[in-house]
Amino acid sequence: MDFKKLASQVTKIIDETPIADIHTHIYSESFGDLLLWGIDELLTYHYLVAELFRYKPELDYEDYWNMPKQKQAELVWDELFIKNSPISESARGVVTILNALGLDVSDKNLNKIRRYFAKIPISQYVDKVLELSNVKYVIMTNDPFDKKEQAVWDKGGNTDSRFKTALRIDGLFDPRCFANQNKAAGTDFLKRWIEKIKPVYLGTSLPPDFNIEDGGTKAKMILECVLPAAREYKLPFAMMIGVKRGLNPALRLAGDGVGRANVDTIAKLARDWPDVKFLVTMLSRENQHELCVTGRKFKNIVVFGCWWFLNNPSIMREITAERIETLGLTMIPQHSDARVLDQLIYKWVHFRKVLAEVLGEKYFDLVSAGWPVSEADIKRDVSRILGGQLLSQ
Ligand code: HDL
Ligand code: ZN
Repeated sequence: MDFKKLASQVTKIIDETPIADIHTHIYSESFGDLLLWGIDELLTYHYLVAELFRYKPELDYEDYWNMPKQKQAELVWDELFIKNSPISESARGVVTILNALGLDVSDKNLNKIRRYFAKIPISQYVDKVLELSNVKYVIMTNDPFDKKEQAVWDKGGNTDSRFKTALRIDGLFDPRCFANQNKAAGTDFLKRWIEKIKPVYLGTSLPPDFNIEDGGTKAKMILECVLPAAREYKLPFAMMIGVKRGLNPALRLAGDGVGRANVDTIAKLARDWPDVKFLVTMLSRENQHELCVTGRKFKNIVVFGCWWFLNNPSIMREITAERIETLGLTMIPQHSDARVLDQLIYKWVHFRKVLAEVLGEKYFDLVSAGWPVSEADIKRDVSRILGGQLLSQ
């Protein structure tokens, strides 16, 4: 089989495989203005905000934050798209989206682009974005400590089955949080929210120095409340490890950084809690190989995603190849982390291209060694890693 023919077959199958996007920050229409979409939200995505200040260091942080959203978007458009080429991953992502929507951006006219979004009803647009990105469902990040989120659940909650829930419990670790005053309060809080929102998994982000044996609030809440609840309700526990919150507080949501974490603590949890499934992603590129090796040692660890600062083709390629080589088809290679609905399009167009390159090579190696690889084989394999099967097993 010649490589070109195989490569185009792999690309086609990946494009046609409906995706289970296991970690996002988008919402169904039931959540009102928590659902972000359209060009002005795309341009003020916190990834692009961080980049704006690099092109325009004289811009005062608070001046920016005090501007109306449209003015913020115009600043980003001007600096990152007009005065310079939109060549960073997040800027190029906006161009990928506009192109996929069939917009002619050659005149680089922001107001003309705005008119497109002004005309399309949101319910129609949700369908369009899910169809264009070929995403069969997304898992939201549902924060029980967010007042707007609470209000939605008090009024009946989510009504769109294409948007599944995840109970995000970072707030439990805040010393001011009532629920971490004692084990009973924490457990009761978790159970109430698990029953209210029926999450696919419990999830949290954790800092680089997270250590399950340090006796701190995070370790205490995880050991005493979160893992027993995960076990009782048979819910995976997703740990997203390595974020340094507020490295530059002036950047707000855009101000978080990354640090290398200790993988031993993941091994200890997997060893001590063999009947809990741990979904693990790490933010530092330096942690990826040891995470793959640790994943090989514990069948209750599912490695997932090229998270946040890793969601760039140069690193996605390296990590995905490493994972295929060490974990085969027992990992979930990507999640979008989309914050703005339309980002599903670019996050998946960009990743599918990388996955096709990596898998194309691997299948070619197999075929070259005489192993027959059928279209059905490739469809089965790709559906296994992209279709959400590994969440439920
Ligand atoms: O903690 C998280 O879930 C991260 O993904 C943060 O939300 C981060 O701000 C982000 O959007 N990354 O893509
Ligand atoms: Zn996230």
